[in-house]
Amino acid sequence: MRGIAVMLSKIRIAQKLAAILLATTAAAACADSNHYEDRTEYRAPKANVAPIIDGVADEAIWQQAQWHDLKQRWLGPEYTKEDFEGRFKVAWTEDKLYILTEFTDDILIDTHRDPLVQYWDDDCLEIFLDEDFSGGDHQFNHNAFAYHMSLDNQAIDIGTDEQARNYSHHVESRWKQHGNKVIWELAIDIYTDAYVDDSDDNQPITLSAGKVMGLMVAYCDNDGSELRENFIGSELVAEGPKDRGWIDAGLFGSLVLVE
Ligand SMILES: [Ca+2]
Ligand SMILES: [Ca+2]
Ligand SMILES: [Ca+2]
Ligand SMILES: [Ca+2]
Repeated sequence: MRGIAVMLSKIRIAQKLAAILLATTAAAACADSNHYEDRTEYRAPKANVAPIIDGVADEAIWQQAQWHDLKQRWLGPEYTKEDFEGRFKVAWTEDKLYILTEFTDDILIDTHRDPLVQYWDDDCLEIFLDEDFSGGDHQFNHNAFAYHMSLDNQAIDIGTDEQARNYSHHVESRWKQHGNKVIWELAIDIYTDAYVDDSDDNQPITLSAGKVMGLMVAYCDNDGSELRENFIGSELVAEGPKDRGWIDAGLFGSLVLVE
């Protein structure tokens, strides 16, 4: 009898261990419950020499970095390659994140001259950044930033006061036409969610290899309409409003900083 009791006890322990193991495996499978399925992993190589922000991609680091496509149609009808076609690369130094975007857009337009008015309805390059890859809501907080880059190189996002604000001091931006293509270079200071609007104490963080951030890139294409004609991004939005990247950081892909 005693032998059977010991055996039963051993079986119970084994069952418990199996249950713990299963729970651990399940947790690992959905370790990132703050992001949607099928996110892209972007990889950024480290630049030994910081790229010059001039709309010319002749730096060695841009040869090393890989292209990522802008081809997820979030808003608007089907479009041709002549209407819009775009892709981008990412690199980093300890001080900044660098983004190179190359695109074709048949008509470049900036109708709303005030950078804080309907900035998403002009041609506009959007850079979504979540410093700690936390995901979650970022509409009226700095859990993540959504820099709307206008054709005059200004960076606009919504502040904690729920108003559009100019964050151009976070982003150095220059673009240049090369044939039918635009080459657009950006150097971006990275701030945490502790960023306080109008404070003098905000310090951009120092970046290091192995860091994982949230990233998504998109382009608002307008060729003369009152509202933007297309909104095209780098991440799949499977359900719900497809243009909600400015609210939901769970849509962002992961960006891994590598040596
Ligand atoms: Ca350059
Ligand atoms: Ca176009
Ligand atoms: Ca965050
Ligand atoms: Ca356009």
